[in-house]
Amino acid sequence: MFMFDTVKGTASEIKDMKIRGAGRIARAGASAMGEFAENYRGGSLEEFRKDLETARNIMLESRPTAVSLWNGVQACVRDVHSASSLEEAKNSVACNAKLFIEASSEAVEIIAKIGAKRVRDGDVLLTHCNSSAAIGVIKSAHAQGKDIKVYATESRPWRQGLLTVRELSEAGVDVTLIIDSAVRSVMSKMDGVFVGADTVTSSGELINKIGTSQLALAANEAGVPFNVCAETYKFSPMTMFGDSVIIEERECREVAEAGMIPKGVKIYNPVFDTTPARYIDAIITELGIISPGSVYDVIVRQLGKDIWKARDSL
Ligand code: RI2
Repeated sequence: MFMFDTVKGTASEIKDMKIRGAGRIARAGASAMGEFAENYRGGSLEEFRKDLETARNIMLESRPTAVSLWNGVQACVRDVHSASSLEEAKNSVACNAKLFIEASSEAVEIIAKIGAKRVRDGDVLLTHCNSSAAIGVIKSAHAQGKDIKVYATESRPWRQGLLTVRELSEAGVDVTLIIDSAVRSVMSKMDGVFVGADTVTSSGELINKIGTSQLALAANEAGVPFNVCAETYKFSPMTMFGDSVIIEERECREVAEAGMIPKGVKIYNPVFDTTPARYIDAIITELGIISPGSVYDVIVRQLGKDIWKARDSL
């Protein structure tokens, strides 16, 4: 249906990874919801609420793991229930979308400034996949004149590490690409690990690109600080009430094309994994550096009085 075209277009770009990265998909989702509201030509407030719910579901079905998308879309629709006219409801979605996009971009910049202080002159750092929050920290430390070296994992199967090395090298950072299985062998050279987040649960577990938990394990073994760079819209309110994070499994052909492996061999392609809170030294957020044990408090504070609504909708 015509009215859902923008939302469907953005959802399919997110699904196909044309738009990727937990922060970016959240902003793209919010932007599509804002556009949907601005261009809405339906008749009544009731119809709008119904159509908005359809748009919201289309967007949320695009990728299941990163709660940033849920939080971004939720931020847009949160005031619709209290609107008293169609115009008011449409304006609230468009306005909330803009506010979310601004605040989330600003959060990445603040994290870069805070995180850079955790990097010392001469440090050798490891990063995984392609996280704008983690890259922001590294680039900010480099811009401060710190002489740093960075190792970046390839991050199979999508090889987002190639984006990371390009971006860091264009910024003038001394960067080395490694294959994912080289992580443990280089860990003894590292002074710190900086990764991003797709979701952080209320008990402080990190869900991030597959392989992140191996970095955390190896860092823990070698006594290397493991830092998570995460805007607070990566924190998952629903995990407080018992929901598990769905780990997205993507198509087999991302791992091996047809004909590359014998018939009958199966392929399993989970694209995220879970790092237990005990392996995480710090979560660098726009509100400051917190421990995994403080995530619950941040979520409660952010939900405010909506916490009862969230609990009562169980
Ligand atoms: P920023 C990415 O997921 C990676 O897992 C990355 O660590 C995370 O999003 C956060 O990225 P994917 O979209 O929000 O590549 O820090 O599957 O950019």
